[in-house]
Amino acid sequence: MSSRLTGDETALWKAAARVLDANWTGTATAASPGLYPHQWSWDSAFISLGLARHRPDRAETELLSLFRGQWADGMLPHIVFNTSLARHAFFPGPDLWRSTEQPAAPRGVQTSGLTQPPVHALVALRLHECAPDGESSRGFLARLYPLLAAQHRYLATARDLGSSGLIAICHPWESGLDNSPAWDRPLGALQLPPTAYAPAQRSRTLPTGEDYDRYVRLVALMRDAGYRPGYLRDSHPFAVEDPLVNATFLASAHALAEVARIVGADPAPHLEAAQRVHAALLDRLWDADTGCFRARDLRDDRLLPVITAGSFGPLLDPELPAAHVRNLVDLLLSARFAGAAGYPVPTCDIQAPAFDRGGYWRGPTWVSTNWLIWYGALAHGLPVVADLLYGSTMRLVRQSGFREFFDPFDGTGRGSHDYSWSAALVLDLLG
Ligand code: 9YW
Repeated sequence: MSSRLTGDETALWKAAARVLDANWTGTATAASPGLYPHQWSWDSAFISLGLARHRPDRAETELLSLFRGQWADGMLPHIVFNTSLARHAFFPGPDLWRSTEQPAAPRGVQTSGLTQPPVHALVALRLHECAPDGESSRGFLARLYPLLAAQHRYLATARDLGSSGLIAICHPWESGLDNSPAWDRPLGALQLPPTAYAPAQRSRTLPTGEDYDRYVRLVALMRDAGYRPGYLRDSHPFAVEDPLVNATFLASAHALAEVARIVGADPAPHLEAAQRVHAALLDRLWDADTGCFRARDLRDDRLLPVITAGSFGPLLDPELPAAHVRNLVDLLLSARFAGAAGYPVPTCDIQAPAFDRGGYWRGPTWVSTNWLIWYGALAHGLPVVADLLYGSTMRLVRQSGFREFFDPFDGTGRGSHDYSWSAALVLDLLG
């Protein structure tokens, strides 16, 4: 803990550390007690940033245990199941994914079959930068580097479904922003068979009903095709290029180049990958009419209409041109986002018909998206935006605790309590 923290910050720091201690399972951190008892991919990356401030030994174990679930083709799954828990501890559990039937899946581990935003290389480099012992941290990076490089190779090859330089998500869960209104149109176009899949045991805070049937239907399609890239490219009904996912990929490619330098490998392929994504983001996802980035549906080659917190993701691109940065900042500070919300950043444009202040990723504020935009703002030398996000995130957790998500107008906490990434990213923000 930093000695420059005030008394109030010290109390917050200790409370956040207690959450991470309580959710630690011995090799990884449950995303939240009860609700999400397994290890989720981008959660694990964010959590390791918090652990780095509190238990650096655990930070490395956390990331390495996540990569135990990596498939032979480099795919890093979005859930690594804790097999010591009952099979029905979470739906959808291993039975839906059937990873053990996939030749590329690792033995002795049960995983999902899709991905989440690839923030891992960015996080690995940040762990190294704040490590107390540079030598041992270099050893950790050397172990992680080939795994990260394989993850990036998989995404750049198997997931560039439009041969455009951008990676595509094949399921809303891959965006991390599961029920974002951005996915309403492609999801609505999906034909459902007459059988419904959604089980009664889904928590009330999670999307249920027909949306949920569509999520499960998409998984069943991917699984039955053996999660094959050829199927995803040619036939899978959901294929979207998302600005936040691509921005995390780009920022992680830059970080991976730096990791390569540190471990004595060649940074050039990673810098070239970052350049490709940079050019394609501007070319394919920038919407000059609204002055922001929007997701592109590859199945009809149109931009999706709703502007979300993900539209600000490309602030993570260190080379984003100044005019684009200015447009994004104007939108962020406008009445559609921070200007009207007491606790920015709402996950959906407040003026969009789909905005729902209590609706999970359809309006509430989340610590993870705030952290990513804060990080991007700092990198672009935007202290006003960075301070706004830092201050509002601290107010949220002071007022409501380490909740899963928050009402963007009055800061009321919603969803799970003691949510690991909310605690972890506050530890990282406190430094
Ligand atoms: C689900 C674990 C996950 C996050 C996702 C979030 C939620 C639930 O919780 O998903 O059913 O998979 O949307 O981003 O990783 O915290």
